[in-house]
Amino acid sequence: MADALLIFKPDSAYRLAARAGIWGWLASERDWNVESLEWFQPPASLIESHYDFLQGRPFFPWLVDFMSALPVVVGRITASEESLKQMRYELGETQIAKSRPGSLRERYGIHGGLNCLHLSDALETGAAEVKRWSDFVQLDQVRFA
Ligand code: DAT
Ligand code: MG
Repeated sequence: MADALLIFKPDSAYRLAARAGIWGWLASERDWNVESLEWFQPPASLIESHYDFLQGRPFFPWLVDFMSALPVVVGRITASEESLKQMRYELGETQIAKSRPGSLRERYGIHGGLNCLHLSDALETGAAEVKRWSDFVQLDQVRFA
């Protein structure tokens, strides 16, 4: 089992039906464990480094504003490589218009990149993201539900 980072983005942190639906999925802990969850408002600099591979894209300034304007729910899960892959499949594709019917993003996302949930896409990125975010927020306790 290895670490991965999960974030309820503002469009699911504050829309209660979306938050409850995603929490129901996450709390099943089918093939993963929820190790921490906490409300936290990330500074813009943290979001800029979290999404550094998207610097220069036209939506980047919007993305940084969207993710840093309000407290969000951030947490750490542990999962195997296989179960993280399965979780990403259940999450669905990045853009809502392309997200697979029945996926979390298709059900709970809104439009474009307003896609309800961040989840690390692989064990290596998961380790790097957890390390980066741990400098800002404790990722060791569920303080959410
Ligand atoms: P994912 O969140 O599926 O891992 P990503 O890591 O490539 O996708 O991008 C991070 C976020 O950036 C994504 O959740 C929403 C935003 N984004 C990426 N590509 C986008 C696009 N083409 N249009 C709008 N938002 C986008
Ligand atoms: Mg990603």
